[in-house]
Amino acid sequence: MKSNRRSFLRLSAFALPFTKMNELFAKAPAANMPLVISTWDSGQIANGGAWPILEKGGKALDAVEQAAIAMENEINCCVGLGGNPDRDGRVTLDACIMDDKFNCGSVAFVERVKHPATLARKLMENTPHVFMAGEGAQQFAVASGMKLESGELSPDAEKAYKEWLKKAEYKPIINIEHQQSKPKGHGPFAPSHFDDGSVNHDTMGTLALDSSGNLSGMCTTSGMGFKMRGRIGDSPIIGSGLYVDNEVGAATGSGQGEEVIRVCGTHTIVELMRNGASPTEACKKTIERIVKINPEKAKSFQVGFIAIAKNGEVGAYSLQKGFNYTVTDKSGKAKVINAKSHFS
Ligand code: SD4
Repeated sequence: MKSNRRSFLRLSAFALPFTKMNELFAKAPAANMPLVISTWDSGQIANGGAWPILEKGGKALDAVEQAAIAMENEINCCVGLGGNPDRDGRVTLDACIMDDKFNCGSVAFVERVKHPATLARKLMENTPHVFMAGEGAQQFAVASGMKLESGELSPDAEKAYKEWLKKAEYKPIINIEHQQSKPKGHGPFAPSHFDDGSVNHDTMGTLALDSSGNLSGMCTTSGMGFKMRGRIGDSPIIGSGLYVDNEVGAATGSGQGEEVIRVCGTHTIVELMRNGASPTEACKKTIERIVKINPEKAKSFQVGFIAIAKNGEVGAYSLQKGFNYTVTDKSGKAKVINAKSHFS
């Protein structure tokens, strides 16, 4: 969807002070709402959790939390307690959530909590804090009435871990897609564990625009498979794995967290949109910033971003090909779209 209003804003960028442009953004009606977008084709599961809320005129924040819950419930999928463990064989989860008023909550390195994005929301709503990790976050989960799960690996993760242990190589390369060799008998859309023990992707990011025109987002992950114990990626970091500015837009992503953190990926995307870039242009420019740091190294990992503008325009861009995302708009139908990529 091309926005004439955006072209107008671009032309007027020299004439109008920033604050004035932001006011224009804030007042523009969103043409296409409600709307929910999620990373990957497994975003069909996430959007499926969010849509019943949005369809009834519910809040974007509730919708993205339900998107996370739907993913985290998929035990043989890539996200949540069914994901791959760290090098010590333990699954540690990271998640964050952000609403339309800059309220945000993040949890990292959390074990045995099935719904880390819900925990992040509880942190956001019930404490003065934004970010909690490890044992303290787990204690907060229990104090908030959340149950601790057994901590056992899912059958798929167990198999993948045993396979990984054979070489126990620390090779943190993720998301180079396995489009041709999807294994049988795994989660419906997002196989996370391949027969050679390698992983596809393990993160879900969702952004929603509700029928009141407000934005929220979440990102939930089991992180990079077989990571060093205690390693935390971009996903729970506000401004890296997720950012929402209700005046402008929102962004989230998936991929090699270390590289996203270096450029404050999602905050960068939102700032580029503030300055007139479309969601796709903003994602592309941020990917190019990552490439510029080390063009040779950038060939060996994946990063994919998705973004939504306040007017309901959506877009995405990735480093390697194979990244896709799912959009559910007011038609109620989920559509999987292949993102354009820097390397072909
Ligand atoms: C991380 N960004 O922990 C996550 C991993 C990911 O698909 O997105 N995997 O770095």
